[in-house]
Parts: sequence; C-alpha cells; structure tokens
Amino acid sequence: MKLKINDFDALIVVDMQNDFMPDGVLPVPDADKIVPVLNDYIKFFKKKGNPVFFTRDWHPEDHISFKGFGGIWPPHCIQETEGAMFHPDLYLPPDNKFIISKGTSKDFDAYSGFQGTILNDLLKERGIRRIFVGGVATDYCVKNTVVGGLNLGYETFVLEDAIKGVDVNPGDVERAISYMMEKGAVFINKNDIVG
Ligand code: VGL
Ligand code: ZN
Repeated sequence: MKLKINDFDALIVVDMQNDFMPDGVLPVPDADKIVPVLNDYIKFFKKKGNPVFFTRDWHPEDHISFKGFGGIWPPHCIQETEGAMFHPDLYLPPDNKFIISKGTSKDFDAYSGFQGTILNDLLKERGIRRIFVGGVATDYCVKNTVVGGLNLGYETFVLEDAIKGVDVNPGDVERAISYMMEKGAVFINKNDIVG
C-alpha cells in the first residue's frame, strides 16, 4: 500500500508511559522497543505540519480501575508520578503537540482516548479525517481508541510496527487485531507511507 499523508491526517500516540514499559507496574512486553519507531512517525508527521496527539492514562490514587477500589489493575499511571510520565526517549515535539489525559476522575475509567476527553473536538476543529494510531496496549487502549475513532467516522490506520500488547489471556492481542480489522481499521507500517 502507498499512502500519502495529507492535511487531514493526525497521528495519535497511545499511553507510552513508564508504568506500561517492561519494568513498570503494568508491563507491556517490548513496549520500549517501539519508542524509536514511534519517534520516526512523530518526526514525519511534524515535518509535514500534521498534528500529533499523545494520550496518557492519568489516574487519581484511588481510581476505580485499581485493585482495592473495584478494579482489576495494580495502581498505575497515578497523576504526576514518575510512572505516569512518558518514556524518557519518546520524542515530544516542543510545539504543536497535544496531550490528552484520560481516566482522570476517580469513578470513571477510559480505555479509549476519546472517552471523556476533548480529542474528538480537537480533531474536528482541525478538519482531521484520518487518524494513524500507535502505542500501547494493543488489546486495551489502542483497540478502544481505534474503535472509538472508527465509530466517530474517522478513517483509521493502525501502525502495525508501532504497537505492543499485554495478552493477559493468551490470544487477546490477536483477537484485538481481528476486531479492529472487522470494524474497518487498516493496518499499515512505515514503508506504506510516502512523502
Ligand atoms: C491500559 C490497562 C489499564 C492501557 C490502561 O493503556 O492499555 N491498560 N489502563
Ligand atoms: Zn489505566
């Protein structure tokens, strides 16, 4: 496939935070390996003048998704902590970057970057019609952000070479990929994108 990036395209980098890295509290295997790949995409979109959005899990310390507070996850991505910071090598463009925090209130969780955020408004405001999604975890926040985007009418591309999953139950990642495809997501990699 050959894809030309146009003015209506945006990049969405999902949850590349320390707590989701291999030595974090909620590790996604090999999540750190996609940092350089994502950096290439980020620099490419930036060079073309396209917007880049970074979602982050940004929970209060008594969040509903945490064990002990009704949820299934160990406490992770607590607001302002080291674990909630982006991977130190992730390239954050000094200008024209958008940080989208989700799961910010105690009683509400969000796996999708669109849930309870202004991401859709920011995209619409800029006339974005196609989104390109990478990051972690394939079987949670990437999947839900991708399907959220499709449901909102965005033509949605998944960066196959820039996603990693958890596979809590073996097969979760594979099922997530099939589900995204069924919903209409198109899987691409860096070689598919041309000037
Ligand atoms: C995520 C589990 C809990 C994710 C967030 O970013 O995929 N997974 N919170
Ligand atoms: Zn979370």
